[in-house]
Amino acid sequence: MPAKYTLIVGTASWSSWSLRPFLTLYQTRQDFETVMIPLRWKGESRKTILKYSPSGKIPLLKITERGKSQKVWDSLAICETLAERHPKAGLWPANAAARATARAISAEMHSGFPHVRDQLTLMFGQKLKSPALRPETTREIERILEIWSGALKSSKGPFLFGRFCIADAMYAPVVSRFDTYGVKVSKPVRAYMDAVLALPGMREWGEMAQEEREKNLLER
Ligand SMILES: N[C@@H](CCC(=O)N[C@@H](CS)C(=O)NCC(=O)O)C(=O)O
Repeated sequence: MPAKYTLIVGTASWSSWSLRPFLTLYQTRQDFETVMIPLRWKGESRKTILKYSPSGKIPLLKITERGKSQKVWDSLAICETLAERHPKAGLWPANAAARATARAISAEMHSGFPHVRDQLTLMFGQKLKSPALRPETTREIERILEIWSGALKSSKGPFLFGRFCIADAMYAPVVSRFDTYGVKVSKPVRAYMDAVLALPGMREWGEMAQEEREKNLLER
């Protein structure tokens, strides 16, 4: 019997960390259930998250198989676990040098870009006026564009390393942010952003975000 996957995520409109493993899991083509915990919700979010996650943070993947269940928390750990469990899904590039670069830029995203995260907050699927950017934010945007342009130049697209991989999942919320705030990008980068935005997993995430707006789950 295949393993049962349950992915615990936060509000789709805001939870950039949740979107990354969601896209990765989607790519494995395995069935999975998504449980959404509304963030910043009536002071109850932390208590609810702690029922699922020992770190008090989401995303978290629950894997149930052979009568046992295992919890994996943290976006990158979940993506790595899925890559290990589904080698045929090609979640990392096949070429060792490309794989090392994909891992490096994924880790750079996971541990960095605090100004982009702070100023260009995720508002999935929305178009908003950009705030006045701090020099640090501009520098981080330039670095991200350098990463994307370099990878696309070598791979020729449509994704950073040709086929979709975990590095694309790690940067997908940034694609959404740049689209929301109209960050100026080159033609190849725009084509990359459009390829990411057109992924079936991104569309499904967009539907979840739309539903949240309709149910007024974004009120604080
Ligand atoms: N390093 C973690 C970050 C996870 C994180 O910060 N999650 C946020 C939601 S996007 C969260 O759980 N916030 C709830 C809280 O801090 O109470 C990861 O990569 O998964």
